[in-house]
Amino acid sequence: GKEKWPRGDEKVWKEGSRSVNTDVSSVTKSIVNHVQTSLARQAYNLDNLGAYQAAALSVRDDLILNWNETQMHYTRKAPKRAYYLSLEFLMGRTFDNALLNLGLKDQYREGVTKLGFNMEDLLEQERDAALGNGGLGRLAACYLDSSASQELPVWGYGLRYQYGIFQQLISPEGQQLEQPDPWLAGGENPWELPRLDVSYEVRFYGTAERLPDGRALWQGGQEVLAVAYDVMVPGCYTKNTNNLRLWESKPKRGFDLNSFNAGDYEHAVESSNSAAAITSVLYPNDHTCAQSSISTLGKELRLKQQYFWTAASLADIVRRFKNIGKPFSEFPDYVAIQLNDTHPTLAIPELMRILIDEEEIPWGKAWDIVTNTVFYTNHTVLPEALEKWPVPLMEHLLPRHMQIIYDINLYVVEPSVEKKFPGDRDRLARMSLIEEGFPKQVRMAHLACIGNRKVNGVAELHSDLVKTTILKDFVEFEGQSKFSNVTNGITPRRWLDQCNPELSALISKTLKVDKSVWLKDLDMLKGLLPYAEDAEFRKEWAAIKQRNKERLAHHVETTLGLTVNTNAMFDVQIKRLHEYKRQTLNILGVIHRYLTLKQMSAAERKKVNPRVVFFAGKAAPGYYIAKLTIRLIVNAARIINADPDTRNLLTVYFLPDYSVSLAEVLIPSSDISQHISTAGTEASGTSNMKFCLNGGLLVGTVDGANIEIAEAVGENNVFFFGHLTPAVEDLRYQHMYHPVPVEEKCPALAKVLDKISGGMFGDGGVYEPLLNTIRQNDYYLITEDFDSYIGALEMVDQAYLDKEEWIKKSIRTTANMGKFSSDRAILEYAESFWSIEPVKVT
Ligand code: F55
Repeated sequence: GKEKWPRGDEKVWKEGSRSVNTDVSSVTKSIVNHVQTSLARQAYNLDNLGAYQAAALSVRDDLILNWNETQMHYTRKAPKRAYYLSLEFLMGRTFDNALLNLGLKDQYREGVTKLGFNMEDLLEQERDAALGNGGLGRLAACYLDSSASQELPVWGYGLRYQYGIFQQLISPEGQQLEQPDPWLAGGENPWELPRLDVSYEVRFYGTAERLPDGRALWQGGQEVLAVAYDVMVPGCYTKNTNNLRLWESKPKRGFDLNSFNAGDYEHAVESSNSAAAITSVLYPNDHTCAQSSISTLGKELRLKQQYFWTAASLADIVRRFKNIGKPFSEFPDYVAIQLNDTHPTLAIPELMRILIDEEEIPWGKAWDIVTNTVFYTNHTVLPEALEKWPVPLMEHLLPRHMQIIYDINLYVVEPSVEKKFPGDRDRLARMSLIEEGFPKQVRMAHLACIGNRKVNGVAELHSDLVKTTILKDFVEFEGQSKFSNVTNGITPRRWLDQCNPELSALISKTLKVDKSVWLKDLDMLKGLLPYAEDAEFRKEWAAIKQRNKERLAHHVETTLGLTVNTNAMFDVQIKRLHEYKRQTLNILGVIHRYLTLKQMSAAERKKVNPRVVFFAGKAAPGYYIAKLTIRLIVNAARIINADPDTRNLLTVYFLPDYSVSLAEVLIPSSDISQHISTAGTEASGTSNMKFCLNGGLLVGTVDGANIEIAEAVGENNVFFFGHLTPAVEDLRYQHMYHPVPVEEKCPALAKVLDKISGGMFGDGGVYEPLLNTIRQNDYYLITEDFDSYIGALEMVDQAYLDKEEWIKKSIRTTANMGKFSSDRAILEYAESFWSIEPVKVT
């Protein structure tokens, strides 16, 4: 039946109700209104920043309407929901994305123009929300976009860091310098809704006293407040607007007045500062966990972040579940929780604590509920990245959770391993949640693996490696069926429509399908295949790539003051700096190319196709070798770019301060991109997908999602090289026990290393530690792959000579990338893991 109007005169309410601005005149009205009221300004004193703010506030109003309806609809319908717990959401900018998803870009462009501004200038005013390090954080952002676009009831939970990933500066010597990123300092953030009324108390330290009934009393210690900020996540061409809830830490009560009155000011503000510190900064390490890279205090703060966030999120989830009024036995029918890597693993003991200590549910029942609710995604098999926390720290900070972890070991792991493999003590030691040593450590991946319904890796090869390496014992113990694969995906909204609008328009025109359709059904790109044979279409395709190169060149010119040769092939490697990703292999290859060019006659050089090589990426502040690689790239670029013999044929750029918005300019301009990790080390990679979706060809190793991309687009449209995963272990063994000097193994590489040591790019001594990683044990097998890498780049040169054939490859690549839409990936999670269904808001 029809519900009763809750209060006042329904007609008055309805008359006052505002709807989304869909035509140009209501858009301009709304913008002007915000200029006058929200900003207290006028046309006379409005700059680009002000105009951006007013336009953003106007879009914000639209988003709020949809967001409100969506949340109300979900609450009424009470479907099963999924929660994506991620310490990182690398959202980038929101304005353009929101306009495109709402289908309002044209109206806003026209409106803004009428008001005397340029849309592109306004878009540039927005700061990136850079609350993530790299692939893992950006994946979370793509999954939010796809969840909303597929009308799935999914919320994200994360932290509202005051400082995002650091800003990277490059000194004249080529050193990376880090500056804070106070992304909120500009004042109000129009894309979030502060929910000061939604808050929870989170406890740290104190004592946990076991009671006879199996519960425990956790008391004392420090209490901190978690306050919610909701970030609106609009779906593409749908009203559904999902929520990303970010927690901010606040002291529970200002500061301690007792100590203040007693004159102990320091002590009085100390606890208030320490509360605020929890969400102050994103940790800038990827692939090294806290215990190996940061100070004791830093370690504790990181663990505090993890618990603060999981505790607040679970309290919120449990409260929402209780509002439905169902018994806890039905919790898994209403809630699915996805752990993005092991960072939120404390969710497992925390949910146990809530169920046992607060809801008074017996241990076994609680364990059933937890293991039917939680899911865990692994993102790496690199040993140094596996999270472990010292038992003494855990005991001190989270005494009750430490008890629960011991209990899981005692009641679950030990008896069932003993039952299945009687007397196998080695196995038990390998599988234990606690690693012996000084100190003992809690193995978070084991906890995440034992306390959940399903474990997945992020590409076929990686998911196999998870099963055969780090979690092998658990597969033998629990069976194959718990372990599966969901190959990563990327949102085609940001990574095609938004970053490459001309290509998007050409696709719509060619397929004769509105983008609102094919952007949500990306396999439709297959319809482009026949047009590879169409010369006119190829011309348009190539012209767009050319204009995207010019857009990038313009960007480099205006931001760095450098001129880029847009007639060259654009060759791009952009990702976090890491030895396993082998930016070193790339720069050594560049230097090899330079030396080869230097030796050529003028006539020979005439036949060479010019190439511009772009690098961008941040190194973890404490990662010495990665920073040295940046230094080598910058100094090699300085020498190579200044050489009149070669500079028409080869130039190199290291673009500082890589970000989502810089990626949006770089990716559409590439002819080739490099994804050249040592086989078996890159779990998936996702920028490989972004480049290929934009018609850039892939140069890569047989690793991660490269393999599936090659399967999809055809082996003849990618340039593969290097040893395969099964060979890597043997090769490393040989390097350890039967080392062969680089001169013998790979003379071409030895020559490059000698030039660097000899000072061709400034004081050679500086680079010795980096070069020694290759000369000594060469863990990432650069000497093994160098020749075949150079061979692959020669194949690229060959292929590029036939321009028409190259464009065909480019078209076929884009046409076959449908599988890599994050819509496909999120639907796999929704159907096979979470058992949730779309809930359309009408
Ligand atoms: C961040 C913090 C810690 Cl403590 C550890 C790792 C990270 C991190 O950023 N990891 C990361 O980005 N992993 C990447 O995840 C991507 C998405 O699944 C993969 O494509 C990529 O291969 C993997 O390296």
